[in-house]
Amino acid sequence: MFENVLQVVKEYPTIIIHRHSSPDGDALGSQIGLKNLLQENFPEKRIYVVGDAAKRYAFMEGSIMDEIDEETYQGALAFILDCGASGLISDERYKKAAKTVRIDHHIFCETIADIEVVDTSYESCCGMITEFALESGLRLSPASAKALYTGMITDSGRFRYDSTTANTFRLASALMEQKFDTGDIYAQLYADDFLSIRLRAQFVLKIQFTPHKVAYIYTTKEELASYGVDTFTISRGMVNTMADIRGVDIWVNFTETEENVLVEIRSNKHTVQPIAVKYGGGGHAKACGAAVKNREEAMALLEDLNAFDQQ
Ligand SMILES: [Mn+2]
Repeated sequence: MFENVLQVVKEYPTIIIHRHSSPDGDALGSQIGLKNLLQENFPEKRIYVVGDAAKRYAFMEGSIMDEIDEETYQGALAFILDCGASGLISDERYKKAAKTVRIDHHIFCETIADIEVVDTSYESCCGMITEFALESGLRLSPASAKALYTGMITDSGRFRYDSTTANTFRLASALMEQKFDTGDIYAQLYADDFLSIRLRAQFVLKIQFTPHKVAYIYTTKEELASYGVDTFTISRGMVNTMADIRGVDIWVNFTETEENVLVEIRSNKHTVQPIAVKYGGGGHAKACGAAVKNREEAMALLEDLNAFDQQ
């Protein structure tokens, strides 16, 4: 699967690793993991990571990006990781590289690089980098394994999502042969500010139910103003305070703004997206949203969800 990749890695003295912008754990994990992997096995090469800041994932060791000038790309090999579309790649100077390789697990929609390894059967790009290491007989290091494991758990929802397979565990097992502290990763990933925890508690107390057990929260614009946080922190950020309630398959968060009412709908079972579409919205099958005119329209949407859940 990775013969051509190993071949070009051996050929080029300079390797620059890109990934998607606004990086998540998998984008950074695969980027840092690959850098450490290559540095460990090819110490004579110059290897760089580039892109926008790690922000939420700045706790990951090695997440500070390298500053390089354009000349560095001359005669270099560029990797593009965890990127389904060219528009999402952070730092478009990858185009200046002599050779490009993409490794990705998103649905293929366009050719981006000279060498493409795209396989949607992997739960994460980190899983693919681990596969590359094993297949190529490259030596993993604790630093590389820790970064790759971080991406694997974030993209698989800690091995919970449907994308998790026997292969996922085979690769995770290979990473865990290295000595690193998983407790440290989890502590960093799940730690939250007390103010957010307090806000979530307030939202838990606001949960209501329709007769057919659709959970919902309605936040008026006066309440929204009183929380002193931005709209998305409430609208997207609070919808899953209603997740994992026994007997509840559909939940919806309504947030009034000056212009409209934002609606975020989630389900663990049903394809609720047609209801979002009916009200001018869209999204994924079980995670979608819309913006409706006012409270009346919001309540009509809620009634549709209530009727839907009976099926
Ligand atoms: Mn990913």
